[in-house]
Amino acid sequence: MILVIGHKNPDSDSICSALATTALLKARGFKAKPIRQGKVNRETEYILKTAGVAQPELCTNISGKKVWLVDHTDLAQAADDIGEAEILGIVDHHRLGDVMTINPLEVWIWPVGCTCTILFNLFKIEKVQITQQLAILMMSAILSDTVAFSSPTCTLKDKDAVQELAKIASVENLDEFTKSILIAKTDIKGLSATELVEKDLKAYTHNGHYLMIGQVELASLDQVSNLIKDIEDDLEIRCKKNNSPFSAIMLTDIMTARTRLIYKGKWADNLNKYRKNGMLMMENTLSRKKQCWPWIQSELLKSV
Ligand SMILES: [Mn+2]
Repeated sequence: MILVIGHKNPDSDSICSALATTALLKARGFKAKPIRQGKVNRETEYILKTAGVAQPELCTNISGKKVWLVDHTDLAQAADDIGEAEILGIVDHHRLGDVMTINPLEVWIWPVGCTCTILFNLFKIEKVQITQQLAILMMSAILSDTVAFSSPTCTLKDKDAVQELAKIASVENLDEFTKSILIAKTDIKGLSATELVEKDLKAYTHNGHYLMIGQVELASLDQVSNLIKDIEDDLEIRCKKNNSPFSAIMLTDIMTARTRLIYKGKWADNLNKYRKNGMLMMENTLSRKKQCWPWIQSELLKSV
């Protein structure tokens, strides 16, 4: 049995690409099962409900198992015991991280907007039929990850994939479908500051230091204006608890593509020179992997 696993604190791509990879491996004749490393978020819940697909089983222990990784290759985002698992394959669209393998493996890493875009192309290459359910899952993940094609991570391949998947999924009104995904994505009603920080928090290792960067996608920054102080307090505590020199949250207005960065930790001073009116605003910034994280890395590197 091959387990297919996305990153910790899973987003829609991590769940949908685990489901799609499982279907691909089954079509190749393998026994495979999708698993998840944490609670699914509201947007993913909405997507699974729309497609009529059950959540993958929660499983964080993969020691001794054969696995395919989807949507991550950073150890800090992988299951804690990944060192004792055998990685047979990877499908991902992030920077190459620090996982290591003992045996040769099958790797599909493309610089596209979503892991599901790569999978859509693998289904085509291998002439494996895409069911309506899978089409809904994959196109939803692509629309989510690319923020409806507006992220700088988005490529022509992502747009083409959605066009074709919409036909298979029998989605007649793509604009309405897209809008419903974005509404589910930016639904933060009733969430506490800590829940917001943890909503899409990712960890990275940088020169041996443990860093955390989360992102909350919003329809307006006003949605969180009352929670800024509590978010800062949460980040401060999180740095102490993890012995981490830096943690941050991107508060991203997906309508205007502006991100307010809230950040704490002993390396935080490095970014203070970019503050205006007491806050750090990043214009035209939607993407953590392609815009925010590379910039933060280069700024923090100066201090190490
Ligand atoms: Mn992704």
